[in-house]
Formats: sequence, C-alpha cells, structure tokens
Amino acid sequence: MTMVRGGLIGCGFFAHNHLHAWQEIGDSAITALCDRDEERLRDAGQKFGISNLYTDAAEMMARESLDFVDIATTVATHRPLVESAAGAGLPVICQKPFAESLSDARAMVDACARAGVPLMVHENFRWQAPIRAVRAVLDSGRIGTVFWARVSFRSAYDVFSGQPYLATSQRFILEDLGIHILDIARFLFGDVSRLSAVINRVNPKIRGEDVATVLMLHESGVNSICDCSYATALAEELFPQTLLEIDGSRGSIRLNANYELIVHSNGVTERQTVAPVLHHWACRPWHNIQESVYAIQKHWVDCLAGGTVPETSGDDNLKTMTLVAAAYQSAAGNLAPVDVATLT
Ligand code: NAD
Ligand code: 89V
Repeated sequence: MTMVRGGLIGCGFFAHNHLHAWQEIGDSAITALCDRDEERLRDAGQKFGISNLYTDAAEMMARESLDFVDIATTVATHRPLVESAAGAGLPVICQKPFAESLSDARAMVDACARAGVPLMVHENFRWQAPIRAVRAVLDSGRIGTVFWARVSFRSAYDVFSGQPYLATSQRFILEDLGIHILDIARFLFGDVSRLSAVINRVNPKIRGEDVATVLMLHESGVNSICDCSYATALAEELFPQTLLEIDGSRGSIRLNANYELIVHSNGVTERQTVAPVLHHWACRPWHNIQESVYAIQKHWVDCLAGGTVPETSGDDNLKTMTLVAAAYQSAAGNLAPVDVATLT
C-alpha cells in the first residue's frame, strides 16, 4: 500500500491521540501540522518529529503535497476548515461534534460533495472494541429480534481539566458526549423516527446541561433509551465506558462494567471480557477511546485505498447530528415528542 500523507489541523488536547494512531497505522504519515497557537504547534512537532509547521491552514494546504487533512479543532472552526479543504480538493476528516447547527453540517457535506472529496466525521465511539463485539452478536441473530435497549454513560469524571471549553459552552453533554451515545444507538439499532428528551444541569460550576435522557423509537421498531451524565458519582468510576442493555425475542445482551459481555440466548448464558487493547501510547482510563481512534483512522486509510465511503461519512453523521438537534428541541419543550424526519 502506498503511504498516504496527511496534514493535521489543531494540535490540542485530543490531537495527540490522532498523531499517535497515525504513527502506529504505518500506511499513513502526518507530514505537516497546523495550529494557531505556536507553542502547541512547536510541542507537537517536536514530540512527533514533524518539521513542516504552519499557523495558517490554507497556507499548509497550498504549500504541502497532501493526500488528506485531519481537522482536530473544536467545533466553531470546523465549517471554514472543511470548506477550505474541499476548496483545495483534499479528502477531509473532521472531529465531532461536526457542527453547531444542522445548516453548517449540511453546508460542509455539500461543499465536499461538490468538490468530489471524501469526508469522514471522526465519530469514534462506535469503533470501540466492546461496541463492535456487541454488534457482532446482534448480527449473528443469537438474541432474535431486538425490541428494547438502553445505551448508558454515567460518570463524575473531571472532563473539564483536560477540556476547559466543556465547562463554558452553552450546550454540553448532548452536544459533546450524547452525540457519541446517540451514534452508538444508530449503529446498533438503525435510524430513528421519533424521540423525546429531558436535560438538566446538576453541576453549578458549568454553563450547559450535564445530564440527559433520550427516549427513541427506531425505524426497526426498537425502543431505546440513551442516558448520559457527568454528575453521577458511582462507587466505581467507569469513565469512559458505555454500558448496554439489549433485549431480544430469543435472549438478551448486557455490556456491563469493565467490559463484561453477557449473552443469554435460547436459555444458554455466555460470559466473556471484551476489553480494549492498551496501545503502547495509550493510558487508562482513556485507552478505550484511544483504541477507537486507531480503529477509525485505520478505516479511513482503508477507505482511501479502496475508494469506499467511510462508515461515518458526512451524510451518515448528519443523521446523528439530527438526533442531537431533535433532543435539544424536545428538551426545550420538556419531553415534547419530535418527529425526526421534520428536521432532516
Ligand atoms: P483543544 O482546544 O485542546 O485543541 C484545539 C486546537 O485547535 C487548539 O490548539 C487551537 O489553537 C487549534 N485551532 C483552533 N482553530 C484553529 C484554526 N483555525 N487553525 C489552526 N488551529 C486551530 O481541543 P480538544 O480538546 O483537542 O478538542 C478538539 C476536538 O476534538 C473537539 O471537537 C472535541 O469535541 C473533540 N474530541 C473528541 C474526542 C473523541 O473521543 N472523539 C475526545 C476529546 C475531544
Ligand atoms: O469523547 C469526547 O468527545 C470527549 C469526552 C469523552 C470527554 O466527552 O469530549
């Protein structure tokens, strides 16, 4: 396979995971970096041995010979950067949350389509090994037809020290974390026709909501509950684990704490551990997320090589973004039901 050369924009907190994963993938190399903050830019360049450094993304795209760009900035800058990459004819990866509004998300999808460049949203939670393991059980048909599910993320982990912007944004848990949880629900149970949601803020030191509960009716007929909280102090802190409860006509699946997977099918129970691997550059408890960063970026390289559409393309992610928008709309009306099709 020929080496694909990427330019990474945004060298902050999370970008270091991207850079480690690109190094490990091997079929790809980040050959240029960009950050408006010169100190962060220099630090990342030194740490990863990259010497083509830019404080201006357009200049990097014009001067470097790149096969793609990887955007790891926060959401407000996604649209201008994605449009600039599309204008330069470069395939583009964009971190989640893809956009602050559905209209910005649609504009980015349209810009990439017009330019004929692939676009992948870095929606990595569905790439976590435990989530893939559950999807394999569902695909095997062992629990029959699914009728009910819960996708749950409850924690009191201090996410604000690494990502201070999470404490000051008007919208917090649904836009930042709920988007992953809703995407997992779509990945496992398919698209959604109706939802209702309620949110609240428990932590008085932050601006946005830190607790959300979403009830959904999937087109497949599955009823699901997605619940997330950063205000839940548990006896054992499980960050960043997503727990699953899935009931089917012939059995059930439980993804419990610490990656215990229980499959009960036709009266027989099987238990196994589906823990993520610890990459050499990873650290607990983030290793679950870090492994999924490796997996989604490997997927991108495979898609570029094979000319296939990434699983979390811009078009696909628009559907997850629509659920976030619908959840905020429903929550504003205190559990008002939202017909998701009215937003698409
Ligand atoms: P950060 O603020 O630490 O880093 C962002 C960097 O981008 C900063 O260094 C900033 O100077 C730079 N930047 C901003 N605009 C720029 C521009 N126009 N040109 C060049 N550089 C620019 O943010 P972070 O915590 O690393 O988060 C980045 C993104 O990653 C967010 O969208 C966040 O939601 C996402 N994230 C995803 C996961 C995940 O698991 N998928 C986890 C954490 C964060
Ligand atoms: O994955 C994320 O997007 C992170 C966190 C896990 C802290 O919510 O922002």
